[in-house]
Amino acid sequence: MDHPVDLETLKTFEFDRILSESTTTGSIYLLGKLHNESAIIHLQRTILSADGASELVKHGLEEIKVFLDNRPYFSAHALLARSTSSLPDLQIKLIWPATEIHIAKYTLQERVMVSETAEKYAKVVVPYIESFPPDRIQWVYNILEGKKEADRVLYRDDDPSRGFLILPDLKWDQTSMTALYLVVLVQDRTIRSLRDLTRDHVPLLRRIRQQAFITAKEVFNVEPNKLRLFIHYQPSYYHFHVHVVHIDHENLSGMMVGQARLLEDIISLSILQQMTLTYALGVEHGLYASFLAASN
Ligand code: G7M
Repeated sequence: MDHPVDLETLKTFEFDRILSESTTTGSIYLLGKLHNESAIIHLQRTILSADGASELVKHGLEEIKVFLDNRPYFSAHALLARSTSSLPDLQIKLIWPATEIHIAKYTLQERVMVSETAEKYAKVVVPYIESFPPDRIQWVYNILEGKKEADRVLYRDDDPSRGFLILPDLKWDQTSMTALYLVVLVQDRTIRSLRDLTRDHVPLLRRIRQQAFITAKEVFNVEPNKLRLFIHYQPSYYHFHVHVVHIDHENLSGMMVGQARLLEDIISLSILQQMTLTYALGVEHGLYASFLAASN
């Protein structure tokens, strides 16, 4: 039986170790067990919205403790008033049950740069992608088929080759517009990553760009020139998707040179199968050992 994700369940968490933490985002990934199954819990302080911040100072504080007083400079710790119920303190993300692949992904690790030629792609990456059990991207198919997150979908075109969906990314709680983060999932299940894109896909990419602009404006009142549209390589999931992110979003790790490629560039290039792609790879990544073996 599937246990619900509620306070009672979280209270049974048996902590094992910290996988990684970030001092810039104040977030931390914990590994442990819930009902005997591996679970990764991501805890992150929620971002303050611009309108909420002034209210918070005036009415939302219960106590402050000044720990530095060097007029005109002060620093203090503050406790939020209990009554500030409209402001959640934490955003919690949970992966449960978590696989070894999830654990490797969120474990702090050394990174190295790799250059992936078309030949290396065929020899190293294709077998890696094909080694995944199909249920690894079940979450994508559940969304495409309307079985999960249906109420969150903002745009849907069910055409099997031309269609795509737009919805808020798992990472975005929809409170702060400068943290806007949408994901576009294509209906075509044969495009595993940008490596599978050909000139024939350019019209699809153009439609994605146009519709992402329309949806962000209509639903969130965010202008096209405030959006960064990009594609990850390597992605975590081999079903083609596009990231649509507000330019003021400071998601530095997800937008590093090499890992993120602008949709705009991809549209104008269309020679992806022949390109050498250079990016950073964690040593825990499933591809690392194969790259090492292939370079000897
Ligand atoms: O690195 P990659 O390009 O593969 O990124 C996949 C994106 O999909 C990330 O930005 C995730 O936050 C997002 N994502 C992953 N999962 C499992 C889900 C999900 O279940 N729902 C939604 N809406 N987004 C997800």
